[in-house]
Parts: sequence; structure tokens; C-alpha cells
Amino acid sequence: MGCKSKKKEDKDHELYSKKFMGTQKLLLLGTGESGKSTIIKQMKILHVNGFSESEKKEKIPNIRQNIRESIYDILSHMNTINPPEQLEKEESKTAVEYILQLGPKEPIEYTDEYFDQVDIAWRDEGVKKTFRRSNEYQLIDSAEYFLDRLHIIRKTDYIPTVEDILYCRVKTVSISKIEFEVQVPKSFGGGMAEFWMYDVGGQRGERKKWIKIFSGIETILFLIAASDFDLTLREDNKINRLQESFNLFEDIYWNQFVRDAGLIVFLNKQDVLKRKIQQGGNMTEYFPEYSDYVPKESCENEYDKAKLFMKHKIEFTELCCPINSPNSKARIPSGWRTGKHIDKCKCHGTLLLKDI
Ligand SMILES: Nc1nc2c(ncn2[C@@H]2O[C@H](COP(=O)(O)OP(=O)(O)O)[C@@H](O)[C@H]2O)c(=O)[nH]1
Ligand SMILES: [Mg+2]
Repeated sequence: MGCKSKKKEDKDHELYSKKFMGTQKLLLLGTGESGKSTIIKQMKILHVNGFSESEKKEKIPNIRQNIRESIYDILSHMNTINPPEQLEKEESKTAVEYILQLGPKEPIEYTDEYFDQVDIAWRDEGVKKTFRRSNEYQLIDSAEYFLDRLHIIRKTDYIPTVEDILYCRVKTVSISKIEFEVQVPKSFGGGMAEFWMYDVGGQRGERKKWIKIFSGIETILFLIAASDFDLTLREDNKINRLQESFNLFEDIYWNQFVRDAGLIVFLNKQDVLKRKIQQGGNMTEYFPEYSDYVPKESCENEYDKAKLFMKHKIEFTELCCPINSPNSKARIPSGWRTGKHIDKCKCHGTLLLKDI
């Protein structure tokens, strides 16, 4: 490592670990695509000043890039999934060839011709079938949302909506911070509470940077994407994404650098979990122990059972904490917190936009 970058690292460290009396330092952790950066955007919407017109416009290239990446990834897997899917209409063939020959790099200019070809391809039932099998390859979450909105996004006067911004996926490769204030309810003493919330990259290669900001962190919000049960990692397609989350949670739980921090687990992407289960997704295929799992709490349907199973997996990590371990005393018993619990903690109910 060069001297210059070492100095920069030290400076970053100083910046990120600076103490600020009275300010709560929250760190978002979780695997790649679990939803960390989306929480930051939600904080900006809820507690800062949202997105201005020019900030919204700045997201247009990212949104179009999401479209390009999605359609390319779907089309390039039509023949690689087993069994492969066929195009429904002969005329879609030219569109598919056009998109594939552009390659995985974004077009320098998004022309009308490009959008027309994407539109033709996305309407093809064979392409839709490949999309529905996206757990067999890697595809960003926002694919369907943006491809369905192609007719709006392609317009020259298009301005992204707040929802578009929340759906837009941009890989985080650095550490960023958002500062915000939240009104404390009178029952908790009133006034304003200040928060610094940190966002990091979640992929395996990014995790070594986390150590830089661990010092002084009061609370870790650990995100688990509930819908990950049938997906594999982008970094290693032999590893189940949900299992990676459980393993990472365990690593964080035992990490000496954050042993004094409160640990709150968010079960994120529940809307996607619900849809997958309604469409016949089966947890047992990926977690065989699920078939023998009987929840202690009453639950009415498979969706609730799946959530309780994940909660059970997290609680198991805690149960394994030896009585005399230094961590067992320092750690706020976490396991499972709903928005209501957080309301009662220090973060104020509006912290959670999501249905958690
Ligand atoms: N449907 C749905 N999508 C979500 C949710 N949370 C995040 N996403 C999407 O998941 C993708 C990855 O989220 P991101 O915040 O970038 O994940 P990160 O890698 O942990 O920062 C983005 O396209 C988000 O819009 C959620 O609760 N529901
Ligand atoms: Mg991110």
C-alpha cells in the first residue's frame, strides 16, 4: 500500500471514529444487497430534506443503467439455465441479439432504438419466464420494477419519483455517512436526538473496510434480506445468501471491536419474501431443517412461519453465547426487534419506513 493511501486511510479513520458527544452512531451492516443503502435514502427522505429536483435528475443514469443491466442479465441467461427458455415470438430474436451484442457495458447514449428493443424483448413471454427463474442466476432486485416502467423512464423529460430512487440499485464501494435529527417523544424527555448513520459495502471484498468505523459505534443495525433464502451470492454462486447472512451475523456477534454495541436485527425485503412464498417458493429446498421446524409462537401461514424460522436461527446464535463470555454481558440481548421495540429504544418509531 502506498504512503499516500495509508495517510488517506488514517484520515478516514480519524473522521469516522471522531467522538461526538450526544450523537448516536449507528452502523448499518449486512451482506450485499440486503438493503443498507436504501435505509440511508429513507433517512434522507424522512429526516433530512429528501431529494431535490437536481438530485433526482442525477439518478437518471443509474436508473437507466439498472434497466440495461437487468435486461442484459435476463437475456444472457435464457440459454444457460437448465432447462433453457425459448423466445415466444420470432420477432423478439432481433431485439435480443441487439441487446446482447451491446455487451454488459452501458450504452454511451440511450437511444430510442435501444429502448424499443428492450421493450420488444421484455414483452416476450420466454423472457418473462427467464425473469421468473432469476433465483437461478444473479439479477438485481429492481429489474421488474424498472423494466415495467420503461415507457416512463425513456422519456426525455423523465424525472425519477421517490419510489424510483428507493428502487435504484447502486453498489456501495466506500463508507458514507448521513447525519440527521429526530424529535424525541415527550415521554422520553423530549428535545432532539442526533444520529450519524454509516453505510458500507456489504460484499465479502468490502467487509475488511468495516473495521475502520467500528470504534465508537453505539448501535449496529444488522440487515437480513428475508427473501434471500433461494438465492446464491454474487461473490460465490455456491453459497446461499441467507446462510451467508446468518454466518455474518454470528461473526459480528462475536466481533471484539463491536462487543459493546447494541445489535438490532432487521428482517428486510419482507414484501419480496411474501411474494416468493405465495408463488410457491419453498424454504425446505434450501434449509432442510425447515421441514421439522415447529414455531413456538402461533402462526397462520407459511410466510409467518418462514419469518419465525429466521428469527429462530438468529436467536440460536445468541443461545450459543457461553454464560461467562465477555460478550454475554456486554451485548444488548438483540435477536429480534420490531419497529415497536425500536420505538421503545432510542431510535424513535419513524426510523422504520419498512414493514419489518
Ligand atoms: N422490494 C424491496 N426491495 C428492497 C427493499 N430494501 C431494499 N430493496 C432493494 O434492494 C436493492 C439493494 O438494496 P441496497 O440498499 O442497495 O442494498 P445494500 O447492498 O445492502 O446497500 C435495491 O434495488 C433496493 O431498492 C425492500 O424492503 N423491498
Ligand atoms: Mg449499499
